[in-house]
Amino acid sequence: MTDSKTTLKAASKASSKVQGSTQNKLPPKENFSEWYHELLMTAEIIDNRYPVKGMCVWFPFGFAIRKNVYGIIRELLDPDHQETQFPLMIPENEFMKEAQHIKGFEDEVYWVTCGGTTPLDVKLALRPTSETAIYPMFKLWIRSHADLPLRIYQIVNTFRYETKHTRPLIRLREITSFKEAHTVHATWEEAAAQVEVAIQRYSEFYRRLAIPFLVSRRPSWDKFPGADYTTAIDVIMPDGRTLQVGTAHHLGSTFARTYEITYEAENGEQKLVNQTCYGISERCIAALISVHGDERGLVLPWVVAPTQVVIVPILLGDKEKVLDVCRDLQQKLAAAQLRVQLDTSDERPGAKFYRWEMKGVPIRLEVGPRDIEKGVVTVARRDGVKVALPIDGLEKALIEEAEELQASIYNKARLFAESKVKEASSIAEAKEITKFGVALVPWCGEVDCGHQLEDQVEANLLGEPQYQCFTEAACAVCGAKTAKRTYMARQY
Ligand code: 5CA
Ligand code: ZN
Repeated sequence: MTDSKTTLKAASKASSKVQGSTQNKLPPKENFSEWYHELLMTAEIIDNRYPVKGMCVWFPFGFAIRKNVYGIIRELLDPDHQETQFPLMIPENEFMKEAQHIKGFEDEVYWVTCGGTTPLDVKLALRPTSETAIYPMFKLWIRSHADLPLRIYQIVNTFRYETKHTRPLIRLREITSFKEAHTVHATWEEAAAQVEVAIQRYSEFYRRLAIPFLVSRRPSWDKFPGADYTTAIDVIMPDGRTLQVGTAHHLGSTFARTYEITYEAENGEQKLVNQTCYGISERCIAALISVHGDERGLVLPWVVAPTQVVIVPILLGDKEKVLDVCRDLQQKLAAAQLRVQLDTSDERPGAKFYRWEMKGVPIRLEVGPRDIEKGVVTVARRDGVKVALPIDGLEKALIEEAEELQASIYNKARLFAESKVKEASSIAEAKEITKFGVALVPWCGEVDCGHQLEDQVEANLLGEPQYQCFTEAACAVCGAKTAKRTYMARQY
């Protein structure tokens, strides 16, 4: 309690727009960029004032959210992946081996050239992603078919000298929470099946965060450097632009050839392995904040909220009695494994409500003398629903409220996302739709038509929706009959 109070004060003082008082309203969410930046600071998630562009500081509260969010990723991967850690620096000779991969990343790499005052014999790259660090080791680890499949992941920082406008959590030069998984398989088909598994795990991850998403196959010119194909997950942000919040890549045998990763098949033959990799970054937290937040602050799903329940005593009449009941309640809920806090600070209840709403706490309990007389507490959910519930058996009732809250924030997010996706049959229509959201456009799949679409619509082609079927229509560029569609949007 005291800790979070001091950091909040520090943050309030720090933010130029929050002048001492904690009762400032956020800008309207329609001004998304302003709202987003202000919320990151006021809710104490990220401090963007670190003096290196694209590198940010996690406030302890933001980091607590991150820990819970990444806890879900670990839970989803751990059953059949092993967590590991590789070095940050990659020797130039290894980094430069895979031609397509270098082409994709060479403009974005930070190089370490000196140790102290001594120039290094071999320059060292700060990993922009870790294929070239991991795969030379895979060559040493993999001997026979018995070593396959191999599935590992690490959660590390990576560095990309991004030239587009940087934004906290969204486009960073130091990505602090890069979860990259790398898998190795005997056949191309097994690797393709792993890409599906990856997308299913990510889908489950975003479901738990109550975030709706789109899944599409990126066009050939936008796939990961060195991949056979890339499947991506995108989230529609409040301003209608999309944020790529996860990708899974089929690497085929491209890297296997470069790094000579082979295995002995059952018949004794030496064969090249097939690989996949898939990644998620703190963009997932940008999506979490942006999709659910409102003008009163964060709205956190129950599973990731550092504080799930806050108890605010209404200190009227017999104050000691009220506090006793609150303390009992706190113990009871903590014993039931709920993350609960009792706010005994001297602020007025209204100021406490404001502060905890800003922090996105899913459930607030108000306990006053009149509630106690009736044997109830007032339960205020972050989605605005307010009910009185009996103190007896409250632990169970709160879990039910949490489930309803989850459904309620998901539905709200889903309705918004659905309202943002519209079918377009022409370039002009697509152009109009992508000003505010995502267009679903008939596209024959020809590269040339794809480029023309991007040029004329002035938006990005996200690629063909996965797991969906469409009726025949005319390609918006060449008019050829096609059952294919592509999503188009302005991307972050
Ligand atoms: N090695 C592969 C799979 S781990 C890889 O690097 N894929 S990636 O380039 O697509 O990155 C994985 C995910 O990281 C992207 O889908 C995106 O969500 C996120 N990401 C990429 N660049 C940045 C950045 N500059 N800041 C924040 N997140 C980023
Ligand atoms: Zn066409």
